[in-house]
Amino acid sequence: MEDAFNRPPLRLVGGMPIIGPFAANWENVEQFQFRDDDLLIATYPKSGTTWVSKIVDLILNKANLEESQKCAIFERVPFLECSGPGVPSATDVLNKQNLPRVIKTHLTVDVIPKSFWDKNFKIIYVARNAKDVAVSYYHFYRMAYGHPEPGTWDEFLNSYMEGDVAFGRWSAHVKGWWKIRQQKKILYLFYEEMLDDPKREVEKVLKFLGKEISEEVMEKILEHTSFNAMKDNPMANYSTFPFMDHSISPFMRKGISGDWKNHFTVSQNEKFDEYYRAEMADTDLTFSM
Ligand code: A3P
Ligand code: EST
Repeated sequence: MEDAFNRPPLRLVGGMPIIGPFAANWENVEQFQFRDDDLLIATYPKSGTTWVSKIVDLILNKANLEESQKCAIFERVPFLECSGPGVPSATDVLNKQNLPRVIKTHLTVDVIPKSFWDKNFKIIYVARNAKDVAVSYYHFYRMAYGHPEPGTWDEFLNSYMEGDVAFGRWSAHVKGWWKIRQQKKILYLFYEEMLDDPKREVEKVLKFLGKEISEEVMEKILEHTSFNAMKDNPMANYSTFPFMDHSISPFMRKGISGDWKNHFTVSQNEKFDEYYRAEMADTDLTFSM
């Protein structure tokens, strides 16, 4: 395996830790030119990025499955800051793309490329509760070798609380995007609400994008973006992606809310709750756990 993807250390870019090999392309990310007809999907990792990407892709293609299944979701929705040996730099791909682009990013508002602030395109942000993200991220670290070794669950949870994980602190991420939601065209969604009533949330996306679809197309979208359908779909489940070992933990792991209860000990939970109160004291953003 390429050394670059065999547990390389994180690198700091503009104060934010990033997956080691991604740092080599950072200059191109900083200089990236957004366009007014872009659509940006921004998330902290493990918050439902792939799910909402698939929903958006199907909406834009009127649930034309043949079109949507032509290539994997990570090709249809390039991951802005992703690059490294054996992985095409998303900035190269995006710079060459003429059609309206749907772009994925895990960047915080503090390090988003400058051109972001000059353009007026739409952004869908998806947030998920901090505890389930921690669990999902731990299993993702275990299976994706581009991250440093996660250590034990307890060690990982401490790193996560300190923001010593790729893309930094969860709280800074969700609060940063929440803060600018009225200044930019942002639809701020929650993973838990998507689970609770997927149809209602797809309708929000439709309204935000100014699209209308028939009931039949809606049914198709809901069916193809259900957890089970995406888990079995090689174009959605990352099984075709290099440098991930799905036998350690599949990318489509559980797709539920509240799995943290199976991981946090009582004392980890107490410590986390205290930390969480302090981190979230300066925001009106709330989550259901
Ligand atoms: P779990 O690890 O808790 O199962 P991202 O795409 O941002 O990396 O997020 C991945 C998480 O979203 C994983 O969570 C994955 O199972 C979940 N997920 C992906 N598609 C989903 C869907 N259609 N319904 C519910 N959860 C989904
Ligand atoms: C990290 C977060 C995410 O939402 C998607 C991806 C896809 C690209 C992945 C990276 C990631 C995790 C680390 C890698 C990288 C490609 C090579 C590297 O090893 C798996």
